[in-house]
Amino acid sequence: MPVPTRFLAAVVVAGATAASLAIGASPAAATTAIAVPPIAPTPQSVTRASADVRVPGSAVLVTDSATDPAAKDLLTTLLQQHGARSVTTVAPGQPTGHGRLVVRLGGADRPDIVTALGSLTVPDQAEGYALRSPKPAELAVGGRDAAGQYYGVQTLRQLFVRSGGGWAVSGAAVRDWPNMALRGSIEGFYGPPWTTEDRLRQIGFLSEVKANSYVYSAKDDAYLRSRWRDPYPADQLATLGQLVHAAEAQHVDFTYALSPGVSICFSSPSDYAALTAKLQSVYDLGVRSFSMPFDDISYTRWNCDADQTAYGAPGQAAAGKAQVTLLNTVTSQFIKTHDGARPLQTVPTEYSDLADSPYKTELREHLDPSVVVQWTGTAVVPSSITVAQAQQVSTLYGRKVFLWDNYPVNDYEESAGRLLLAPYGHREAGLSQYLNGIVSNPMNQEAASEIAEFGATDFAWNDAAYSPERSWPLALSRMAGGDPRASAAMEVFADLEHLAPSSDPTPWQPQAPALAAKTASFWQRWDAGDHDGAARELRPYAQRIKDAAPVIRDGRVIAAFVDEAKPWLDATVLWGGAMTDQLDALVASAHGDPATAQRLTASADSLTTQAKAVKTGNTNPWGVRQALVGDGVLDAFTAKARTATVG
Ligand code: LOG
Repeated sequence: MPVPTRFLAAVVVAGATAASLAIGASPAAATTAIAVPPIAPTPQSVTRASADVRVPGSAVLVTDSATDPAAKDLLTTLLQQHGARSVTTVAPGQPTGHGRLVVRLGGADRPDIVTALGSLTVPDQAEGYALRSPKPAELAVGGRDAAGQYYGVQTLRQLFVRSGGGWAVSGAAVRDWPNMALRGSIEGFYGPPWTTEDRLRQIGFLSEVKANSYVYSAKDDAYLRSRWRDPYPADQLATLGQLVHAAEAQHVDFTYALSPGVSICFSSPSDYAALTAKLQSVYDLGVRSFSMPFDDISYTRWNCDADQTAYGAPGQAAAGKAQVTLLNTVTSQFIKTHDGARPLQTVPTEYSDLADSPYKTELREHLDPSVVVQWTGTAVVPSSITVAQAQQVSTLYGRKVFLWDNYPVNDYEESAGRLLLAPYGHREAGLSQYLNGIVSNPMNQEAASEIAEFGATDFAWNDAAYSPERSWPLALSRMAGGDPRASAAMEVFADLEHLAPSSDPTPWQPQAPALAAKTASFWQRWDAGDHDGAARELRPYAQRIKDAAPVIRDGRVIAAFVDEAKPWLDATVLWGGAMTDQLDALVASAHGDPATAQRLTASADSLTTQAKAVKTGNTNPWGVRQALVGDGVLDAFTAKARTATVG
């Protein structure tokens, strides 16, 4: 597929030396002038360094025991998908044969990789990688660690370009690492939890965007919260195991979040035993990352009298003491005694403000420094997150904090009837100085959440380079399977599902900004008397709204998205019909054709009534509601146009 120009990354032609550019009309020089395809998340550094590397029918991977198996499997699949029918493996130093594409994949210090990468050293940062073509028919990917190798291959996945009848790998040199250590999502919303299929899709998605964290904290999984003491039934444990293994195979940490705060007696040895037995049951499945969230509980009452004796009268400081004792004990007795276990994570009960308190003082002064603390911003759903705020919260908690980002979650009343498809934004570059990660809390709709999450993971990888204008079209194009027509339809549809509410009275993302700009410009021209000009400008966009759903349904859009978005797509067809009919009615009336104007207005009225009757499924905590589409913008336009129509 040719890459539309607006998707092309800004590329520095640094590797193309004067000598290589001087080759003139040779094919090598021709390809070095072409930008490399866009890569997401945005790498720290990309240059066009060499000619594209053609993928022949046969490829050989140069690997050793330090080569990451997941990276190798992915690389093999990618080469096979792009024309290499035979992919074999040799050890470094062994002959690679003739006429084959040679791909070196392994650790940063392997001599053949060091030589192949030359001055493009593998970065020292964890999860870093470097990738280039050292000579024709050869590629090298070196990773600082196993994840780095895997991410190098995830970048390579995005570098395949059409070449004649086959494929080539763009001659890019990439040197890259993440700015934040933890990137991904937290299934932490209320209401219907994701299905196993949703979770497997999510884990696959996270691995594609170089995200390493999936926090399992489903509010409606009773075994995580209300029944936290109870062991999992065998079938549920087996399903969890399936997820844990899928995550592990794709370099995603499955973080198991147990929330005992609703009923725990902090000073009870049997509660502590139940808690660690539960953690042990998932450790045995392969879980190595754990969280103990204390969000959305009352911390000013005890669940047992013994806590009053142990910690004193209930209150903020006492709650802080009790939680700290538990978190520190789990850290020293469980995390530090279990091979491979990563630092314990928590969500404090005060997770959405910047006010110091006796509770925060306890955590700041006594919580084990290894414990990772989450925070949602200055509100549950803040309208922006700034570096100054993050700096302040990191001082309050005495460590970098881990952002629990309540976007695009749609479980709360203000989000009722909505899909949240606007770009991730209003997070300030530089946050990586005070945040050690971001997990986005998604919608009850898994696939639809990937649009916002794509931006969040892009930002967490490279906050300095993040741009919603670059990232969002890439996210939509990915959702559309790279299909340009469907991608364009997705942009129109996502504009109609753009409103993102916040804890403030005004939404942090406005509704339908593209449509709003077009209708504003329409009325300006119309009111100036340029009726035909105004209509000529707006009519094609109204048609695109009407056609968006069928184009999305016919295109290569991820099936789960089409399924989840069904009510909104159904309503979009009707709203698009109402808009085109009312616009045509207005034009007919301006041309002195009241009969046509009347007929079209009646049709628009009927479509509007039908559109307003389209309901969501019972998929979110707010139940069945009107499926909102461009509300406040599209309906406002048709209403105004109707008033202006003389029929
Ligand atoms: C919950 C979260 C919920 C979100 C939005 C946190 C830490 N906890 O107010 O589960 O999805 O709000 O409704 C929350 O945000 N509490």
